[in-house]
Amino acid sequence: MYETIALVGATGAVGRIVLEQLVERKFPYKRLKLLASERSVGKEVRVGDETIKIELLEPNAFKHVDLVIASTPDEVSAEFAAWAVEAGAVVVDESAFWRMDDKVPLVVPEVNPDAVDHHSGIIASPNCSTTQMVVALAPLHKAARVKRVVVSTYQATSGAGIAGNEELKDSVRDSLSGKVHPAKVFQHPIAFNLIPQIGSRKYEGYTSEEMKMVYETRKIFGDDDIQICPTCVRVPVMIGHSESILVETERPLTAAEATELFRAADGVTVVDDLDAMQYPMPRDCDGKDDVFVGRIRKDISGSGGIAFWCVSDNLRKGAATNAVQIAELLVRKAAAVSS
Ligand code: 11C
Repeated sequence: MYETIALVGATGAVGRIVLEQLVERKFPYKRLKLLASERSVGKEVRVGDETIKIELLEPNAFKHVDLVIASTPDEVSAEFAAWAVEAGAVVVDESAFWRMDDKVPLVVPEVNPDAVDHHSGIIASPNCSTTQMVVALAPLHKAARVKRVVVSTYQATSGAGIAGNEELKDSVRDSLSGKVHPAKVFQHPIAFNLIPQIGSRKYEGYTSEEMKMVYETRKIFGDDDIQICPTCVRVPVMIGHSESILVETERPLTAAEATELFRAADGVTVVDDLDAMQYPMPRDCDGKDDVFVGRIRKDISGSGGIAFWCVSDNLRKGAATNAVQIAELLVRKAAAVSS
């Protein structure tokens, strides 16, 4: 058990869910510290039966802290993680800053749990659009080796935090009264619109969000030969990223076989009955921790691959839940070593 744990970024969209998860999942700790920037210091936050005051995120804040869960912008993580590691804590970090660092494992507990054994103080949790895709692909990869993926995402506004959801609400309200709400968080008005840009230009016309899906997937599977063609799109949905995925495997799979592999996989729920109009949709996945797959069918264009639809709560499995599951994995592994 970790005696003292700290959450950095408690007031953000993901931080709030981490707190709920610590309580719901009965994560074992004696003391919880909440750390944030000057702006939030002194605010009181209810966590289960306790009320905890937010303290300042500064170099001495990690004294006697054993484990840190953090959901902050990249530049904040770049600075504070060293303070925490120096103080002897293990950091489970949600930001993108450390993910591709060779010394930092990038972990999805259902997919590569043993990667946590090789950390040097920091363990990274992937981008939400990567996490749900690798949870879904993992059983196919294990059975038949994934060679190539074509994925289009339909990403919720909460991927851009509380401000993203506020912008969607304001944009819809203004649109309905005939006005155009000026876009601040997103590149264009998001109401009744789709924006095929998440992040900035990164490589060969692909965006930073798209290249995260490529690099992070390869790192998690430990396979640099996997070819991925992503298109990431922001949609006017508050919670739940959706993905249309076409996957080609070295050993071709039938749709029935892929369905059985999905059904048997940890963290995956199959919802797939087109005649009964049953398939995963963001509204139904909001507040759930699993990755949902449906519309499982063979690629009729001749690749020999499988096409499917995948939805998950981006704030839960895409962020908070995965981070808390990594922390639980550390607790279980430490208990196994000491028994
Ligand atoms: C989005 N996926 O939907 C992004 C948010 O690397 O953790 C998360 C960015 C990241 O906008």
